Amino acid sequence: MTHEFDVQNMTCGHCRGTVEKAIKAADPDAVATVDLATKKATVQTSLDPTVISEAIKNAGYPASYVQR
Ligand SMILES: [Cu+2]
Repeated sequence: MTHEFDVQNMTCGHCRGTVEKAIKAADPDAVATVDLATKKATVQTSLDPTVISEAIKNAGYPASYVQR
C-alpha cells in the first residue's frame, strides 16, 4: 500500500534524510519519497501507516497521515 503523510518542520536536505532514515528504520522494505517543497512523504509499506507516522514524529518531525 502507498500512503501519504504531511510532514512538518522539514527545512533542508538533512531533515529530509532524517525523515527517510526514520521511515527505513521502521520498515526496511519501505519505498519512501520525501518531498521538501510540498512537505509530503509518500511511503510504500506493508505496515500500518500509524507506525510510519509515529516513526517520523519520533525523529522530530510531526507527521500526519493523509487519508486517501
Ligand atoms: Cu534540515
